[in-house]
Amino acid sequence: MKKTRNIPFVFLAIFTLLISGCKEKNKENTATSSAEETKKPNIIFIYADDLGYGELGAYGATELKTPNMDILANGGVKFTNGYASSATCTPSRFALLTGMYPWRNSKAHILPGTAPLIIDTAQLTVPSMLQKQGYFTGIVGKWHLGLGNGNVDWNQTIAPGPNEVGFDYSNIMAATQDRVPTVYIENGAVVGLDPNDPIEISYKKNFEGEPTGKENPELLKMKWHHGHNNSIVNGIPRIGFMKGGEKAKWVDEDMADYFLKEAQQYVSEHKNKPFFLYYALQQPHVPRTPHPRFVGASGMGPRGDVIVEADWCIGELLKTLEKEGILENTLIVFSSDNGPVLNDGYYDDAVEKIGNHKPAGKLRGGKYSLFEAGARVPFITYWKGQIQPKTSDALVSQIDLLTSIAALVGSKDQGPDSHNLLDVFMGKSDNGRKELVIEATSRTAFRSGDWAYIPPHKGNALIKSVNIEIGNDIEPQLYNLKEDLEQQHNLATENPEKLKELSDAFEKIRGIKEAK
Ligand code: NG6
Ligand code: CA
Repeated sequence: MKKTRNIPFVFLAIFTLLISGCKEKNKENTATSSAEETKKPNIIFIYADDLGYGELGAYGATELKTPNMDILANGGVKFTNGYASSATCTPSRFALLTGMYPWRNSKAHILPGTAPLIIDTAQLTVPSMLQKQGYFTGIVGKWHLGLGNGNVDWNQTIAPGPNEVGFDYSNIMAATQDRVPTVYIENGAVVGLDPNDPIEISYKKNFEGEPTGKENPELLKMKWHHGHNNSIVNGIPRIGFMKGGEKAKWVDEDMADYFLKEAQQYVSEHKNKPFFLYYALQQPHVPRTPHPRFVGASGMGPRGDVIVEADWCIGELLKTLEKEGILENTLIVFSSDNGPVLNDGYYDDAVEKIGNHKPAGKLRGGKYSLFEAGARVPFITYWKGQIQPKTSDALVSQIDLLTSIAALVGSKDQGPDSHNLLDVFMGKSDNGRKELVIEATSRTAFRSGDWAYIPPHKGNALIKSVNIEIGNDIEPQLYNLKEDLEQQHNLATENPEKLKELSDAFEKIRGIKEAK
């Protein structure tokens, strides 16, 4: 009886619920459609370390297989004139994040692991710009932009660092794989640090009783060729001295898996909010330490093997994006911080086993060089469903990403030297930069249209240890890259008008003539 009497009320309740449910749903629908309209894409930078222009199948490599990098290159915009800002790491990374030429910052040079942070915490960066647009921002991988204020205590919170220049999350190596401290640092704290085994770091002198690569060759599983003969970690001699932190030290062979797992976890955790991920791979920088799964994978020794490993990591990350259903809402930018080097300080068969592989393709020079192979690198923008595959010859630089991505996400922020090339990065235009200043080990050069100008520089033309021509000549150099990509014919004497045009334009931007 009671039940029957209540029936009308039950109906009424259900009816009310339905009505309000519909209203809610309508509200939700409106919310979803406007959210969809303004839905901001996730942005991922995948940034290799020392990967050359000719290293990818899609960029002409025949001896090395890079199927996953090729998915990006062949499914997105493959730039043939894409540049890092420098031929070394720190300056390129500085420019990538700030949109500012590295030669404007006197501290933007290859840094030791103890260097203070070289980005002003008030300076605009890609992640701080994105934070303002509601993004969650993270870095996983190589940092190499300095940490702290000059006197870091590695056993306390390490700051300022990535978290103070716009990253909500960071899990990094401080400098390079060959430099101490050889530990991961998550949000300013050394991962796995035992407080009873504190870390001490010095780039000046060894700690008493600690073995070094120079004095204890019997402890080494990888031998040093030049430099790299200080503290030994994991059988590998490093740059710089380190004491303590035994449990926290990384195992080089596991590094790729470690950073990949962090990157995947980051993506999965933040898939519901627009996110930015700077996934800074450590390969193929020295020491080249492929996981045993990849040993022998390339037939080229460790250097080739770690490129195969990096390629695999990219494939795994793509799978995660697909699995999480966000691949089509994610813009991926793939590039490298500088050109290739074979012998960068260890005996690792890179030279001996290179075979017919051409890490820089046809380009002259390599890492450290003002010739094209120094800063011209693989450069790809990929966005499934949004970017149509194409090859673009437009002149673009990593420095342009800040302003271009700001335009993409509805921000008016601009980096000081960063151009809005959004349409170029989206494959809708080939109207790239007109000119670009390139840096290499404290020297600069210029690219304008099809022309490359290298002002006079004193010093050796060749760095013997790495066997790379770095572009020094006391005479000016002028190359027509359209006709002479290999930079074999210096046209400076033959074409004085062009030389003047470029040197004038260069000096105007650069403010100086460079050394004679
Ligand atoms: C050089 C190192 C080289 C590499 C480079 C930085 C020596 C002799 N050479 O000083 O091995 O670590 O610095 O590379 O120590 S980068 O890609 O991070 O710029
Ligand atoms: Ca590098």
